[in-house]
Amino acid sequence: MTEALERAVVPPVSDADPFDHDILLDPEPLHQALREAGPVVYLSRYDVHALSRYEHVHAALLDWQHFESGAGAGLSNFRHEKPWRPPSLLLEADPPLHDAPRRVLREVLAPPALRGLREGWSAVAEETVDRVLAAGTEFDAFPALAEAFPLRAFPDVVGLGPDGRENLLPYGNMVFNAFGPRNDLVEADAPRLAGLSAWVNAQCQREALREGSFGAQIWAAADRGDLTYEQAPLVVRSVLSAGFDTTVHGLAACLYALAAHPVEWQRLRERPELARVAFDEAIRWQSPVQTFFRTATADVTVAGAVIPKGTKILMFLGAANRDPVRWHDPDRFDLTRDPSGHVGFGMGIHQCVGQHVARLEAEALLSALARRVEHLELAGTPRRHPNNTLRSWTCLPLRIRPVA
Ligand code: OVM
Repeated sequence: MTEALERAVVPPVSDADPFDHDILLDPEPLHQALREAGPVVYLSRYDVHALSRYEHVHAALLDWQHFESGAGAGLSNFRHEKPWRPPSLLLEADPPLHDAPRRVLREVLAPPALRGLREGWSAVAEETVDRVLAAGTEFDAFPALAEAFPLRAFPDVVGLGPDGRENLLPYGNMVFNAFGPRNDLVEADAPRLAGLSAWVNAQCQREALREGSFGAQIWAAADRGDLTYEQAPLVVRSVLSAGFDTTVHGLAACLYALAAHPVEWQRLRERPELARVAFDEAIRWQSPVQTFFRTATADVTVAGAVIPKGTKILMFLGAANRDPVRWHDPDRFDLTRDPSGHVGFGMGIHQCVGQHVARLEAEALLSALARRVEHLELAGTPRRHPNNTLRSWTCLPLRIRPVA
């Protein structure tokens, strides 16, 4: 026998359904079971292999040559099934096709391009916090802060007109459900699919986007020849798909974390410069984007197990972000740790291109809140909302004591 055959390992099998509502609402027990079962686990229900340990998720995300995205970042394999919408030029593409759209969007969303936003977003955050404080000391922070702030701050910057903005979150919710199997969550979105898609596609057109906006800058890249005119609206669509629900649920995760850990809230109040660490630690601890798929471009061996060419691999970002081999006391939300290296934004060539936007939004909202709120706690049981990919929220009751 060859050495490779001798070493081939048959991975353990699990019939768990990661897209079952109960598991979506409380994924940690499955994550722990998968991490402990082995580096590679075969999920018999979906005929996919799963990676859940930090080491292997991290390595696979970096190895785009063997773990491709062009066959789709969801369960559906675009080589065999027609995608539900034209594939994303960023998320659902590999080099070399991926590179021009990525370069353009990276420049538009780069830290220097965001410098001009800080002051305006601080004012929007102050105003958002003021409204909440004026209404009393108990409120639902999910609509009042986590949804309200990004929806007041970002659509203008993207260049959207005033009408139809209420479609943004339902569209994103649908996009993130669509990465999973065709289950009840996908069925529930079906009646709105055509209407939401038509609205989003219309907002991607040049005429719909305010002059000078991020959207207009994407179109200007086509004028320079950095993109084709066919690509420009699809790059705008990526911003509309991935730029709203992610930050809304990321901010909700962060507010939940801080309300549930009063000592960490005090730490943040004493050192407001910890706002960014608080956000990244919340992303690690909650992983708003829980999973993505890749597809094996060859028979790929991971820790001795062979993942057959052309099959899907489910990457558990949330499980990797709490792997005790990588993180000390991983279930603890802790502002004294260094959360960098978490895979909540992904890793490698597809790592979240909007992460600087998200961090700036978080910094604006958290610093405004830390300036005005002395004490923060949960005022009831927070409620989550099942989504095939997002760890999402619907209700986050908070009680606050304003600064005197
Ligand atoms: C896209 C897209 C959509 C959803 C998520 C995402 C997290 C990207 O359309 O490019 O990345």
